[in-house]
Amino acid sequence: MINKEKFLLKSYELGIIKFGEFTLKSGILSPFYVDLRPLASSPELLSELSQLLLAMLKDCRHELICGVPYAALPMATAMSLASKVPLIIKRKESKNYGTKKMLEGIFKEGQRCVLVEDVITSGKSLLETIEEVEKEGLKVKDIVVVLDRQQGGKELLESKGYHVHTLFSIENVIDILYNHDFLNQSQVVKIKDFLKEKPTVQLSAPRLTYEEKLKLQNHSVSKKLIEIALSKKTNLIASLDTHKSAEILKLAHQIGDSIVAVKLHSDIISDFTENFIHELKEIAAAKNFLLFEDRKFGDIGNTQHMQFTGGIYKISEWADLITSHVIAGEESLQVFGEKTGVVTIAEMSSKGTLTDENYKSKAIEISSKVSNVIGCVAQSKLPSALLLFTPGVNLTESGDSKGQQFNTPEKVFSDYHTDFIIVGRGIYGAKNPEEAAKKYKEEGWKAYLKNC
Ligand code: BMP
Repeated sequence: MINKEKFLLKSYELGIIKFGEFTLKSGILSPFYVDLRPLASSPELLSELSQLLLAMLKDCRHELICGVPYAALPMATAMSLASKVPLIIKRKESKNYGTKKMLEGIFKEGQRCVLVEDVITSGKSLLETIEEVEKEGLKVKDIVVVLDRQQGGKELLESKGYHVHTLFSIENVIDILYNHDFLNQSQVVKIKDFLKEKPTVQLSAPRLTYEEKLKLQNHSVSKKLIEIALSKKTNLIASLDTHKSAEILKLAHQIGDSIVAVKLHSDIISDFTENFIHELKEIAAAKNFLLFEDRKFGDIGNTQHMQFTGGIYKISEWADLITSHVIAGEESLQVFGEKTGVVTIAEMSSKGTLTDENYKSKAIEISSKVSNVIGCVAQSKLPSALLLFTPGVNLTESGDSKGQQFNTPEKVFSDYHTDFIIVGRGIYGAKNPEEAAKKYKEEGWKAYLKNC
């Protein structure tokens, strides 16, 4: 059997680890990036890897092998072929037709299943896989991992009683590459400092308070938003999606004391005028809230600039905040200038949205780089410096007939660490919008305090 070191050096030539500056899914800036997927394209290395992984399991009894999707699937398959231990396949999402099974293959309740993972960081995806495999009645004790990024995942799983067998730690990798002159001294120091200093990814890290968040803000609009939240004890944004300007003005007047901002879709107002905006601004000044235009720009920078400054809405003249997609890239966001706070759409609330993990992480990466972006619309956690705006909040409904999916304020504060809840029909569709807004204000603030 090939030795570990030789295996690593051959794999390195495939580009499985890169050095530089990389933003990880968690938002952390890392001096290295690991991607073991290219190994699947080398039958020789994949087969050698399976031998090395099986060697770590020689004293463990197991009747099934299961890889964590997707990178570990070829590794698990190679291990199964070499050891003749049957493979089962875990789906990433359950099928929405037929059996709706999460595990495919032949297995019996009570069988012992070894899990295979390419890289362990926080341990989160492994924990999810373990939960699903155990839900099917299988027993998980041993987990084999090719590379431990040394960010707390191994320790987390071991604290829960699982045995994690790792082929390499990132420090092993760095030492081997340094000894073979693939890295110089200063790169090694930088990486080791990162490993020492960077906090381990905490799955249940407490959310920051608004006071703590305020200190991380550089944009006047995000500062203002948090200051209003603190002074009025509310994190509620009301989405007044109605057609008539008089109705919006009436609602703004009624609910103004309970909110940090009114969100509009100007293009659904049938009688939009400059005077309407003038009156709305007066109410906003009197009741201390901001104006948020949910335009969701999604074009090249030049067109977005014209849409933002021109047409009949002249959004740049009155909106404190706007929403924009990131689909056209970083420079398309710069056209909004520095005065208006930009909230990018990283993840949508509707069923079947295309904003998957990959899209979201790229959207966050772009959002973190552009100085006028103050936060994102999303349905999951963001890096702390960005403000999280979560629509799809309703206390009584779970969805509508057009794909919207609702959560409660408690859920979005506890699970996503949201900063601002956006409520539309829950307020403007209520019999008594004023009372409804008070209720959402109270529930939102209670959920924030509880989850700090
Ligand atoms: P409602 O609570 O009535 O579903 O309204 C939600 C508001 O938030 C709507 O204005 C919608 O356009 C907006 N929104 C959303 O629901 N999901 C998203 O992902 C992004 C949004 O801006």
